[in-house]
Amino acid sequence: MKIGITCYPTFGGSGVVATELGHELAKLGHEVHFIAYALPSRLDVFAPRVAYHEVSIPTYPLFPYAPYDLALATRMTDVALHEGLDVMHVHYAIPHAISAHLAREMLAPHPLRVVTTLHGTDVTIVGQDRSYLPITRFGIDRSDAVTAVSEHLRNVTLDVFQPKREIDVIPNFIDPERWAPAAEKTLPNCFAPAGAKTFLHVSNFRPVKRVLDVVEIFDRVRKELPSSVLLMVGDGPERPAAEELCREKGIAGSVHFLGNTPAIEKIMPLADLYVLPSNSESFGLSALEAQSCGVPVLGYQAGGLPEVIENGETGFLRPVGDVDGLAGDALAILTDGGCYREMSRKSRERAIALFNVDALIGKYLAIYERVLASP
Ligand code: GMT
Repeated sequence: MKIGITCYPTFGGSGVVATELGHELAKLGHEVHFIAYALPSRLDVFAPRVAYHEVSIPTYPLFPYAPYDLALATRMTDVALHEGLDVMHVHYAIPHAISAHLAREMLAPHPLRVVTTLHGTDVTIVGQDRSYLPITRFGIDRSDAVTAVSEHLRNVTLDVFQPKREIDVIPNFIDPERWAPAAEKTLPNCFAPAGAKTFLHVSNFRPVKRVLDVVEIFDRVRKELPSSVLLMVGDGPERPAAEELCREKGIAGSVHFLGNTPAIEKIMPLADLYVLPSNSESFGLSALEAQSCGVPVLGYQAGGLPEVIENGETGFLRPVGDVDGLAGDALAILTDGGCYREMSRKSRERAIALFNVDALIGKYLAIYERVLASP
């Protein structure tokens, strides 16, 4: 099969899922063409059967905003025609589903099937803005198939858009060999003394991630376990406020802001606990990656997180804002070696059982085959 994939190329989860999916499809012998405005952060352009086509977005003095969606539709048309794409799979509805629909219209009668994967704020925030709601619904209705990354996201989509079509749920996935526990949790000495407990948070530091809660939880735990350290990976608008809060609390020396680093796979297994206190999360891919590394997760009962984290078994979920509760859970588990090992084991086992890449790639392939077989 020849598959086009469009995604946001930045560090966000939707781009990561799209890129990993493309790599896996290529390993299975399919030809995969990425179409984006920049090279997706995890894309390996040297991988066999993977190609990258950049969208160039010309500016013109008349355009206060360059029409990216049109440039993208044109690039999709061009690649579909010259590479013979069967399916165009877009990740994140806006504007990708609309551009793909336009490309298909431009290509007619040459066929191109469009599959849209909904990831989160394309439904829960951006898609609900009155400026985008009707066109998001249109993009969903005109796709040949639509998938959502969790039951929660599917239900919100049905509620908000009342689409005319079915929505399949295909959860995000991990490669358990890549996301694997460390033989020994030893951080470089510059971060922590041997035996210190390590907390980790990875995100784009947007308000939805509640990064100040990460600091609050850590501060409470650190009062009881003073050698603990917190690693904050990523960057975004809330980072200055989080840094300021650390200074105010006098814990800046124990909190390391590492910025956007591609080395997350190396850092994740070294953590003792992963903290993701988002107030809305359609899935929470990083929480899955943590559990696959045997790292239990602290989070809130929000969005799709309860589908990813089994409360009390692979981590702890509390009502949004309950930093005291999560700090108490962290202390309880970190001071009981037997319970910690059990939770760590279950985290990895459940990640492999429910979210293994091999099983879930098959579900995407089945959808491609279904849309290709449809009239
Ligand atoms: O929707 C977003 O906020 C952006 C998107 C992204 O590109 O990071 O994140 C969403 O997609 C991820 C991959 O499917 C999910 O793991 C995230 O939970 C989801 N983010 C939200 O729902 C806030």
